[in-house]
Amino acid sequence: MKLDTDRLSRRNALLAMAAFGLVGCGRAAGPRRLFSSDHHPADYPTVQAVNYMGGLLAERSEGRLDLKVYPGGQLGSERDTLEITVMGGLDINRVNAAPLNSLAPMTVVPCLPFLFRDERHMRMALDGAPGRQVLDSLEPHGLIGLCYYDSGSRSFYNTKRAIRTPDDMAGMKIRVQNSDLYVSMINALGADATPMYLGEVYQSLVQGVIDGAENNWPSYESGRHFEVARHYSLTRHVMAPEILVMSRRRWEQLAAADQELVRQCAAESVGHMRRLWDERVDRSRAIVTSAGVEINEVDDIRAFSDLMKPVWRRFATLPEQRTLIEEIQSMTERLA
Ligand code: GTR
Repeated sequence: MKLDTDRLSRRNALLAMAAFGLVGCGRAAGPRRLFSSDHHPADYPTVQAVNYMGGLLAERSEGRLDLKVYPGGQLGSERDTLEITVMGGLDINRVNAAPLNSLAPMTVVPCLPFLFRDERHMRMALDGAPGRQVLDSLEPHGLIGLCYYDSGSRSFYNTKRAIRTPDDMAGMKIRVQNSDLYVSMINALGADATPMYLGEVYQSLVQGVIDGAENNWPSYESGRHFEVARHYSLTRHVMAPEILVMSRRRWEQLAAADQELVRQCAAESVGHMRRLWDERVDRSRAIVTSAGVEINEVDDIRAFSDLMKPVWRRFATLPEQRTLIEEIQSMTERLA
């Protein structure tokens, strides 16, 4: 499935451009404000990290550039705002890798279930050549990949029961992000996948439209999903990272030195984000635990990962995807 750049984009892009007064602003002299979107609330590590990057940018450009983040999904879903970004209606966007899957096939790789052994492996791969290759693969699709932010690992939560084996998921309606890979992963586990925007998950859990979803500790906590879905089962099935992208159209309007500055400030925000992220994971886990959620480890992870083989085969079809997967897998040798 491709982003439908003819249907939604023109309208969305024009709306966004009008809203930000960007139409026709071209290369006008004076301070240049970059606009950025994030689904998460203002205190979430991704939003804080982009704010931090904005601070660096303003300081180092001596006021020529600054950055404003619109948090809380004010500008729309990740999918819609991505379309706007590709069209040049928005400068910067912080999204998860999953909604990029239909646009740029290399982004499928870090989203593959059970690819990374643990967080160290994930960070090593994303900080190294494999991560760079995925970011660079966005350019022909209208986006400049600036950096990754952590998103930890995703696990299942639901309103019904603890999940210990795939059989426990039989027939459950599980919300997923907008990615065919995710749909296929859930269906392979015997559940029913329902793609849905994150902002609709809480209500859908309350109304029983879905039985569960999957996410990391901070999103499970910050969206208050734990209040309704009281079983959190630590499958840690996916470690799809967050990605900070810039619109290529907007990027091309920057002088080369400013492009370099944007890259540098984004790269420097990563360490800051990781500190915030690690703290936030601990805090979210504590909030959820003290709210009395039933949390369970899953002893037989193989029972889940074995079912992912056909999913990998279906979504990693390109030779360059396969080479990248091998490269990432071989990195475990360097982990103690
Ligand atoms: C979160 C991620 C968001 C969004 C969300 C989702 O972990 O930070 O960007 O992708 O998951 O499930 O929609």
